[in-house]
Amino acid sequence: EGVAPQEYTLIKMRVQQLPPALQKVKAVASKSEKVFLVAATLRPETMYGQTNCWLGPDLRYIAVETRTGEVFISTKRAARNMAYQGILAKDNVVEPLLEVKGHELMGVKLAAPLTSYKTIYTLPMLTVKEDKGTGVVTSVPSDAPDDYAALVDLKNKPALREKYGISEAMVAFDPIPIIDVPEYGNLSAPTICESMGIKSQNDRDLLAEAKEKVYLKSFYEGVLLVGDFKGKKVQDVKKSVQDLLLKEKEAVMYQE
Ligand code: A2H
Repeated sequence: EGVAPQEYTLIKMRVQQLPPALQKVKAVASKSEKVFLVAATLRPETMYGQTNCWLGPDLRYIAVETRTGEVFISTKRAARNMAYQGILAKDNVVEPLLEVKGHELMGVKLAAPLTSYKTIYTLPMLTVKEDKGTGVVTSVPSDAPDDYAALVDLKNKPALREKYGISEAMVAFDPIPIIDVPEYGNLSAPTICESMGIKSQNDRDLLAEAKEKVYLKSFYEGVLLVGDFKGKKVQDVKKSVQDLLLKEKEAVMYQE
């Protein structure tokens, strides 16, 4: 943990259909069109490639009301930070509308900004950290080795899907080519995972190495292949994509 605050873009992933665990409290059920899982990302320019949302099945999440009358779902720790950043209905206090475990929110349909998939699903990832961001992670398997490895696990392991009530259709999403990176091509995460022999999300050391290799190269040399900033370099448009999401009210800034 550094001393300087880390700034994240919180991507608002709208719940299209409330699962039972979110219907049981009226304050949430009555806002069924305005309930969002909020995912902390350092790479807003990759949102064109979202294929799913990761939750930790054993983590605890809460729902809170925002100052704009929406409902955000995150860890309690993140909600507390949001309360001090003017994001929630009341400043400096967290009033949970409900509490839920990640495994109660699996297979939920979401509408996420910029991605070409109209509906994507919440899926389990065992390595989601409680003490980073919101505990909600948006998945971009084209550009994030962790996301690619975890998605491949779910595609290849029926028992893992069954354990969390995930159907084959919920993981039948291909990585979307969104950024060209010299040497790694337009699907940099799958390419590096295959060349390093990464087999699953449990290959922690190899994944850390893969992430490091691809991350800087994508930032400094990557070129967007889709969207309003097609043909431009990642480092020149990261801020513009972030501004676009903020203007459309599809994201908020958050730090910790
Ligand atoms: B990034 P840093 Cl395409 N547990 O977003 C585990 N991982 C988490 C998390 C948590 N609680 N909260 C956020 N993250 C992930 C996109 C992305 C990300 C791409 C490529 C690299 C990348 C799509 N997933 O991150 O430790 C989120 O994944 C590599 C650094 O604060 C977030 O950005 O540096 C990143 O980790 C934040 O990690």
